[in-house]
Amino acid sequence: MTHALLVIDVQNDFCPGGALAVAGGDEIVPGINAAMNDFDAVILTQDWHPAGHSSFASTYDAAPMSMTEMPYGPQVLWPDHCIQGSIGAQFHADLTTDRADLIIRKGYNPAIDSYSAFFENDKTTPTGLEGYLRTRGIDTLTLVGLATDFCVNYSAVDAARLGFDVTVDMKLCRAIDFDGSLAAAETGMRDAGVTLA
Ligand code: VGL
Ligand code: ZN
Repeated sequence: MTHALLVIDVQNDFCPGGALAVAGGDEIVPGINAAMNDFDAVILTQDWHPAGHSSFASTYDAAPMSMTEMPYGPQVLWPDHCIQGSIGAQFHADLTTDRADLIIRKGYNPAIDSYSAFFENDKTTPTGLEGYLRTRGIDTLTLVGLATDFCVNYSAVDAARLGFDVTVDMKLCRAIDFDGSLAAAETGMRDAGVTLA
């Protein structure tokens, strides 16, 4: 077994004071730093959108957190967040980034959002993470980070479908919990064979 820690989107915009703040998002940072010592590999993801991204409400003068239909299905319209090169897109200042073997960016395609670290929201365009993990012989993943019900959830479900052994360490995650999204995510992850620890 080769076991990687996958740290999802621990960025300023998802922490208190950020553009898409997740309640308590910063509380998990010390625990994530400590956990890094227990794994064969540490991989960080970074939400990384161009200005005017198709997932931003401001792109359509729509209300943040309203829904739209994209060619690939329903999409939440978010406040502008994690814009490439911005302070909001930087990792939380206390997150240990030196231990990371790989930092994988996602959401850079202007036309498609990417919650998952593995596939864009069209569920077909790969980020390359699967190939990286397989070529390193990594077969087991523990996921932590932000947000439980969006990027952690989508990443965990995709990883399980790809055949990885997947655990989400829930105490090192925090949720947006928008319109029942946390309960739905927990059910979806369990149904996909993800262990919620
Ligand atoms: C995320 C909404 C939009 C996340 C990213 O990291 O969970 N959520 N972009
Ligand atoms: Zn995003």
